[in-house]
Amino acid sequence: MPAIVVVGSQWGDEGKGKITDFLAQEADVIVRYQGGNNAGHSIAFGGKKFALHSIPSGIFDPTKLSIIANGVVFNPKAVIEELSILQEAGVDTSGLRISNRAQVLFSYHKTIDALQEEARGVAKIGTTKNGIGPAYVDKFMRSGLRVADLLDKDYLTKRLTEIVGEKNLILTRLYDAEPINDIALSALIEEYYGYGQYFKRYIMDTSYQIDKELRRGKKVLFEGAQGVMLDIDHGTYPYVTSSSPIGGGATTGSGVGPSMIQEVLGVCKAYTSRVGEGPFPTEQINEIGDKIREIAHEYGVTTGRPRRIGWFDAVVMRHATRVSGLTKLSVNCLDVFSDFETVKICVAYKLHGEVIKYYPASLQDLYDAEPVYEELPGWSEDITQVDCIEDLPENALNYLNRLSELTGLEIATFAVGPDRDSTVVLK
Ligand code: 2SA
Ligand code: MG
Repeated sequence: MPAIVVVGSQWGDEGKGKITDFLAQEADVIVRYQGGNNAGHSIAFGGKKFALHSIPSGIFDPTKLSIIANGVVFNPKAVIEELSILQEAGVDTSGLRISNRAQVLFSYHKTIDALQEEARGVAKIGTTKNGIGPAYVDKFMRSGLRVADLLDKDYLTKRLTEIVGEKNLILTRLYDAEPINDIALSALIEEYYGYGQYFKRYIMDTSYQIDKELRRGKKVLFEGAQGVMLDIDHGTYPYVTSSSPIGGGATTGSGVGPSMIQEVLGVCKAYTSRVGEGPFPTEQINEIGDKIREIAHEYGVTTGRPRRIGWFDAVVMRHATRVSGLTKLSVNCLDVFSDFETVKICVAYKLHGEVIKYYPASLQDLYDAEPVYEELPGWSEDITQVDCIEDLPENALNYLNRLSELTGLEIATFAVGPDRDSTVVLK
């Protein structure tokens, strides 16, 4: 595995955390390359359960580097909170590194995210309200500040004063909200300068460091957050996040060339889930959806929202395979289907009387698309104790093989439960 990217191939929450946690044990460097604290996965460690949002899952081992790379929007306040919980539990967090080129997510980004969502009314995106979109907007508008800027008080003061002037126009004119006054501005400058000082020892050119590690033969794991269908370019726009969760995001998001990456592992569930608004062709708003949600506890880690549930969508997965260049597949939650008489897989869509096998770009087409299903026999055996593929009941094995066939991907792992040791690795 010299360099491997792990990506979610559906709409996030595919159980990437479990696979990354698993692979992180073999890696020397673990890198987050996009998103921010809108991600969330829980890891059980030393008898305790931790929720990680911005910090890579290598953090439990201080001999590894856990890198927050340039493509991430870095919320220093949230990261301090995350670090404190880990440190209080006795975790040595000295392996953390933060890119000097990562964008800083300020408190006003969070305020604007909430106001924007409220103003959108029924057309809301259903964001996590962490300020992710507004922070990326500032990055691309070139109105942002980077981690390196937190260390230069004069520059920080000058730019933040200008930027807050712009934000006040948005706050007052667009949303009729309170502006950030001079006292609050001074406090903001002090607060963020303080964060710079706090994080100083972790801040560096992480692209240079990753490159150095790779050339020394170290193993690097790029940990994607969210999923391909939430990608700003390749997802269900505008119902997406503002970053690039696809495999290619790892290169721009961390300053490593594509030629350095050998493997892109796609993670999916045996069914599909989504939180937030937007099209979802195989969604089951019925007792099937409810049954899966309850069996699999499909509620968001970050916001606690009940997730929308649907059948496995091979059209989505083929799209994900192509745009991310997936090389292998990890299938999670196979155990959820024990006690289903039949299970369905969407193999194509019917759109305006035609059968199509690609994922349409137009939102309206996606709302109009009707899934074409293939129905497979389910299984009644409890498979949570299965630890090799040969022990799967025939119908579960057939289901897994069909997913592999439809996506054209070799299965790397499948999971029969939420724990670390419920993941079966195929040789
Ligand atoms: P935002 O806050 O601007 O990124 O929201 C935009 C849309 O993206 C969705 N979104 C997510 N959907 C599922 N999981 C998310 N995070 C996972 C978690 C972490 C993961 O467990 O919370 O799997 O990596 C996530 N983050 C953003 C959101 O619902 C909006 O539809
Ligand atoms: Mg999650």
